[in-house]
Amino acid sequence: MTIATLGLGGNIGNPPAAMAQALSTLALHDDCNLLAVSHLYSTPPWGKTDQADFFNCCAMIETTLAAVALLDLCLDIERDMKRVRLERWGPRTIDIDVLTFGDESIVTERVEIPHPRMTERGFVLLPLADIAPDIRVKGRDIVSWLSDADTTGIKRANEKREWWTLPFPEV
Ligand code: PH2
Ligand code: MG
Ligand code: MG
Repeated sequence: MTIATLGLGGNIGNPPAAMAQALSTLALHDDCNLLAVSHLYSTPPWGKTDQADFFNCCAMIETTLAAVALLDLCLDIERDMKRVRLERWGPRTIDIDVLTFGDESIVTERVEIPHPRMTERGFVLLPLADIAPDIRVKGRDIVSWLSDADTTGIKRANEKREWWTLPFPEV
């Protein structure tokens, strides 16, 4: 079993509902246990700023899958949910990124783990600090990276911790 962390986001359609559906799919998957889900956050767009605000959250799972198989599972879930992505760093309905996979460092043409930009992104670090404040990435823990990150404009968007299990009104 490996403990992995995931970052979820989206800014088209009903992102909280899409993220909740993705988390439920992971929770029901034979090869994964869902251990924790962060609060839900509304976040200003990063990288390409002329687009709608995102919703973001992070999850911690344990899995018997290898890293590449977990990546494929995340891409399959995105595909099954008919992910729409208009351009790199641009608007999308659902994005599921593998942030960390145990303490492994993996670099292939397809994937880099730990996620190469996670340590500079407030929209990743703030939710990740809810569930995994102590994991170490590139020599520092998440709380330490968070203390140097820009979290301007990031707001908590859920009332209940179990936000992702609640019924979602259509938007
Ligand atoms: N994802 C991106 C690019 N920019 N900005 C926010 N706030 N949240 C995201 O999830 C996000 C982004 C590419 O994956
Ligand atoms: Mg991403
Ligand atoms: Mg992605």
